[in-house]
Amino acid sequence: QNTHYVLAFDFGASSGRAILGALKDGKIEMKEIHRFSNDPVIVNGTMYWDTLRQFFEIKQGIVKAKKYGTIDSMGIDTWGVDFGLIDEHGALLENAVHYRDERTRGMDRKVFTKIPKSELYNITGNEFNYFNTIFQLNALKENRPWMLERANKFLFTPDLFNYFLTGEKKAEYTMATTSSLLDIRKREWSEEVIERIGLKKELFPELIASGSIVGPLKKEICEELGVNSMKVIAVASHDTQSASAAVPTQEKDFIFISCGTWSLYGTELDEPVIGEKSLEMNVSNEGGYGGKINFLKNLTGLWMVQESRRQWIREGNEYSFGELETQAKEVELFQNFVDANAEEFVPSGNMPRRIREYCKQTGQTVPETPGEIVCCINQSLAMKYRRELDKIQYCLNKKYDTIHMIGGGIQSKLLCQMTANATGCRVAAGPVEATAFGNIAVQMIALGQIKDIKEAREIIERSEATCYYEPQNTEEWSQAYARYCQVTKRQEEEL
Ligand code: LRH
Repeated sequence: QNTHYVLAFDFGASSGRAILGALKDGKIEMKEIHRFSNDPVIVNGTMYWDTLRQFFEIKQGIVKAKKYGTIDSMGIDTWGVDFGLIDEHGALLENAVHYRDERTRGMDRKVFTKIPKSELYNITGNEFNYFNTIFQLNALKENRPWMLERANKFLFTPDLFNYFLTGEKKAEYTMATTSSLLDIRKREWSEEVIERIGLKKELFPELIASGSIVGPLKKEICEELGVNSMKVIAVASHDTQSASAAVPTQEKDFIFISCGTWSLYGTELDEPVIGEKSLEMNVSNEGGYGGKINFLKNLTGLWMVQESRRQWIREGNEYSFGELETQAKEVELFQNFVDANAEEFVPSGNMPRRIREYCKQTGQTVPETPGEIVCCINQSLAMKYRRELDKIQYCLNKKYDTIHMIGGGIQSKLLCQMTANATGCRVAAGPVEATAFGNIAVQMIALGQIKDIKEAREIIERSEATCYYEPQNTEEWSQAYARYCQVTKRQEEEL
């Protein structure tokens, strides 16, 4: 019997995947059919994404998918904030620039002279992160204005691929809300912000809701790849929002941490929460599936472990994540902490060295071995999760007793257990493949195979078992938390 599939593309900061999804016996079955590396390329001092290579990999995924059966639709999710510019003839002006590129350094201050921080927050509800689209666009405006003059349309990464695939230029809602260019209450582009930054509003395409059908796959692509046409669906194209669509709960009020390179930590609301507290705590209001708002914090996640591991490989020692975790478990706890969001940990490069320097400067025991480094990172992340939980609870005047942890990072049992210990909350971990589940489920809703997000979450809950972690040694962790706060005071003050 011919199975019907949907095809999800999930791009992460270092690799991408194509995954087929099908509904079977009330569960979503997934199969990874293509995996590829996604390497940024530095040229003349600018860090670019290899946009055309990424598109090539999408085509490869489509070709590989066709042998499995009928593909009804495809959908793409990626990291937030980044974009490409298209000229009036529809050509990409240059490769998309990576959000870690240095062009945004100091741009926040420049933007705040055009529109004060509190005013900007009041309109967009977005937290301030060095990489926000607004800072990237302002960098162009100040340093390479001709790029904006030549640009006819601005397209976020997934929208850019959707355009290449269909010819339609649209902006999907969840992704657009990572830009600091939207009026989040109205869920529309903010003409005010756009004008005050000095951008033309025609640059920004029509907004569409997550789950909209962008169009059929172009005829010429079908011919090139030898496939039948399929619907291209704008899923919740911000990966964080595909993941949050997959939190396996029926509760209306829940808190989650989506763990990957980043940790996205928040809760789903019907309307944005914008006020003095949330501005002071720098909490974001980002769009979620179904016009929802995710009240969340963008925190560094396993980036520091990933980047340390790359350094050890460069030095000739390749450890798997599992091996690193085993070594980290042997290390005595609480010897050292870092603030994972400190500026010095943003760039790629020698991470262990920077961690050692941080510990030296703050008068702590310096971690030497890979196990010590990974233990330091994990316990620091867990402490960070506690602090940020306090902030979210403070802004919302609520208390949570369970944290849903989702995404690849939950394969670290150590991190899940430490999170439970540090926060005193029960951790419900799963699914690992949250982003892919969310991407697939939103396509299935759009195709009418699943009724709504509630049913999608029930199906996802059945599709992968959840692991629970109960808090342990909370007294010890609370005492150590005071030390964590002391050590990371500088970054908190910089906020
Ligand atoms: C996580 C993420 C996050 C931010 C960052 C740039 O992958 O999408 O939400 O937007 O990437």
